[in-house]
Amino acid sequence: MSKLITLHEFIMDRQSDFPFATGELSRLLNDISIASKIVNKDVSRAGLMENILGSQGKTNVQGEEQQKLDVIADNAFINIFKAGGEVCGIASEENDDFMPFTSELSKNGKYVVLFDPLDGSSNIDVNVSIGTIFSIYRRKSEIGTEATIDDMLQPGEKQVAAGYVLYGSSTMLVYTTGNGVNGFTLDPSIGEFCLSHPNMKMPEEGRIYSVNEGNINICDSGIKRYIEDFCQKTLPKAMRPYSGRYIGSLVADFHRNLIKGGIYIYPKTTTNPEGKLRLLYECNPLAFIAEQAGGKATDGFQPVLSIKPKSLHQRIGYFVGSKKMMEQAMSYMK
Ligand code: P6P
Repeated sequence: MSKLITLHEFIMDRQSDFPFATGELSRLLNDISIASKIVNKDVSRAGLMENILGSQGKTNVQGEEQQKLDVIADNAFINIFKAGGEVCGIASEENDDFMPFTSELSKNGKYVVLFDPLDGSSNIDVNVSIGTIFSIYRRKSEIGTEATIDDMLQPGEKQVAAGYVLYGSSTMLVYTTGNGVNGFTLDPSIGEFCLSHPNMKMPEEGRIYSVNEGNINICDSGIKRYIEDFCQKTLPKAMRPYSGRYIGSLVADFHRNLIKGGIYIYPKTTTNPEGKLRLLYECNPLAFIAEQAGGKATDGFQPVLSIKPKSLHQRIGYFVGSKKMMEQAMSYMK
């Protein structure tokens, strides 16, 4: 029976990967795991607590303004970042503008975090897995000052860490600091994330394509040809080597493809001409993980991690998955 390794122990052990590490990034990653446990508690009981489902407007038993679950998740992460002192500012899907922290403690923080606190939250009402996605950068602005928009608009290749939490049949935290990808499963009996998927590698080949086929006639025709020709969708099932699997929750689809191999595509469409997914806090962090695990991620034409961001909530077309499937799909996009 191998020794149980908690996320905290793993982070401390790996701190030596950073020659000048003084522990801030380790503490930040631990803070993220704590906020994830807080969110997990609410997500796992959402069905029982009608006051955290659906939209705002009602008040709960304490007379508090009802908040949507994703706003509750957003606040959980923001509060822990403010308390920790490692983060000088954040950007999140739930906030129109970026948020520089103003305390003296936070202004001395070395990092900024961009995150989607609860991606796919519309699925919570039907008990489908949802996720948190986070991306960590070293600040560009001077220590001791307030964070600036330039701290947030950095290309994905500058990330120092990225990861996601999947609130599913079990709750997992998967992250990279640029030295491979490792997955941790929450053991509710001890309240700890424990190493369950060391050194994760995305299979080079896969048999699964994840795309909303309702969009297939309103996106680049190359995608339709890729699905129908290469994935041989038109063949009888017995002969068809590929299967469509689309959960409609990015983190869940991505996580399955990371483990089993596959490709996820959310292209630009006539209804989403810039794409639907957000570059900074959805596409970049998952692209970092995919590439660290041997996969690839593009906007259909260029690596996601090299895109120079223009705005906080910028959307892009998104292709991410197994190396060979990505190369085949990209050949249809030329
Ligand atoms: P559609 C959820 O809203 C999300 O951002 C991703 O998690 C998911 O993959 C995608 O959008 C689903 O979008 O248009 O297929 O419903």
